[in-house]
Amino acid sequence: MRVCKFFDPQSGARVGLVEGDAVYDLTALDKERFASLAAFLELPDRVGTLARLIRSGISIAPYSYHSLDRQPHEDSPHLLPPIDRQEVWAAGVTYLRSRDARVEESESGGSFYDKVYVADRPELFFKSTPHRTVGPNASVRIRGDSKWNVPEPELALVLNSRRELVGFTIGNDMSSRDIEGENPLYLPQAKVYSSSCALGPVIRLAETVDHPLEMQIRLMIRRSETVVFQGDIALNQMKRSFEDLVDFLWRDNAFPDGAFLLTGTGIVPPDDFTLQPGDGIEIAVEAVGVLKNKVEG
Ligand code: DO4
Ligand code: MG
Repeated sequence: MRVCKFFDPQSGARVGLVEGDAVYDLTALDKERFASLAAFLELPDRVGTLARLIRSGISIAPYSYHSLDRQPHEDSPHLLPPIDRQEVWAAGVTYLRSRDARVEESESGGSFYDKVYVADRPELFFKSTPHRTVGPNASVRIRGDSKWNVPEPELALVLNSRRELVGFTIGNDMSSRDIEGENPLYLPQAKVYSSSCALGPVIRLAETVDHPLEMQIRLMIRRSETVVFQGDIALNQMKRSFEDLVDFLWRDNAFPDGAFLLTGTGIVPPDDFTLQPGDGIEIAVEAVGVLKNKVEG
């Protein structure tokens, strides 16, 4: 079962139910329960509520998912990032591949990455706000003062204010490796800037995924028509459990509208690779879909 956010020029931002190629405007069906993504996340029985709606027959005409899955333009309906008022956080060094890449790029040797990989306390950092986050088919950015940039394809946990795992989506933790490698204190600048985070294309409700750790993440980067990098990783290669990451995120922290937690990358392009304007980034997780973005040119 999947939900999305989409934009309609007549009615604005909507919460949608995705059923195959049909997208039903939940906000039109019930302006209170589906007023916003935040309202949906807080519903007590989301899967049951949507299942009852589907069983009773939805009387409104659906949008076609394919027609929404297009470059955002204010004159036509399109998918939005599945976020409204939530903060986006991210975990780091949760895969061996990430630990090794961080140690190699670090000008100071990076022993703190070795330490955090095995420590009880994970690396968690503030990644994005809704206004810095882009959705499907929109452009992500690379910083003007950086020369070494990569996408970080990550499974994102979608959590409500009660700390319940509502669903999964795909996150791209765009990163400036030269800035991060120069000094660990520069991490917020390497990670947090306009359009440095992409989310989407939809949220897959967690109760409808039988074996989350069997999911795979795939990354493909195209330059013109050529695939210049591809890689994949299984979620079961992650060093930490979802529960462990969420437990630390919630310590002494409240998230009144819920939160997104990117769970770290296990796919790192070779050190001589950097993104260029115009590159196409595709991140796929079968249970969720494919998040496609272009690097702003
Ligand atoms: O410590 C730097 C951040 C690492 C990260 O974002 C990741 O492993 O995904
Ligand atoms: Mg990351």
